[in-house]
Amino acid sequence: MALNSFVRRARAALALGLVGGAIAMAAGAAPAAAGLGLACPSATSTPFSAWKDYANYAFAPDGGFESGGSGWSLSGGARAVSGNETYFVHSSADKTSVSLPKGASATSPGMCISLLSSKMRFLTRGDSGSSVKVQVIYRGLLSSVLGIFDGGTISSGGSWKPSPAIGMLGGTLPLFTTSVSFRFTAVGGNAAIDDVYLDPMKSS
Ligand SMILES: [Ca+2]
Repeated sequence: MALNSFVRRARAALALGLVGGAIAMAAGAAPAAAGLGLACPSATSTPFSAWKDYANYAFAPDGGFESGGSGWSLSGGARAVSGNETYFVHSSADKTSVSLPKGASATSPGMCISLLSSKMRFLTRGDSGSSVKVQVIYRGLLSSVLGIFDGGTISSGGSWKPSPAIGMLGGTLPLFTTSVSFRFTAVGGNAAIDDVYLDPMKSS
């Protein structure tokens, strides 16, 4: 269903005459958007190894909110607050996370993505019964939105814990995707997130 929507949008892009540049971008590969001012971090750490996930991940731009959510879009009362997630997955020196009051959302800056991108993870906590809805926003040339993928709704109730790995269509990214950002929205209660990681190259 969602994929059909992506295909329709991709066809619309073709009709708009973006063919040459877009094909060059798609063929040019991975990381496709390195020249567009996007963050293209290297996947050089295994932050979730304590949970038997040995994949290499890249840290999202200010993914631990130690700079107050620099580059992030915070809305509905979302804000950086004192108090890090308690596993200190990114660094034992970290001190900040993002509070998401019920209905609030935090959207990450764009990150470039390879055609083999596989998954992302983060840490969360929240009120009993709260969850964090994850959406993956795919963008093409000129930041046009190619599609928004429902990454699932992750239970956040209780103390800090890692989310499950959230897949991002694996090898079937929307045609012409050059970057991806993530939107986290608290539903059912107040929640918080910290330490957002992307596995930009399928590694396990
Ligand atoms: Ca943090």
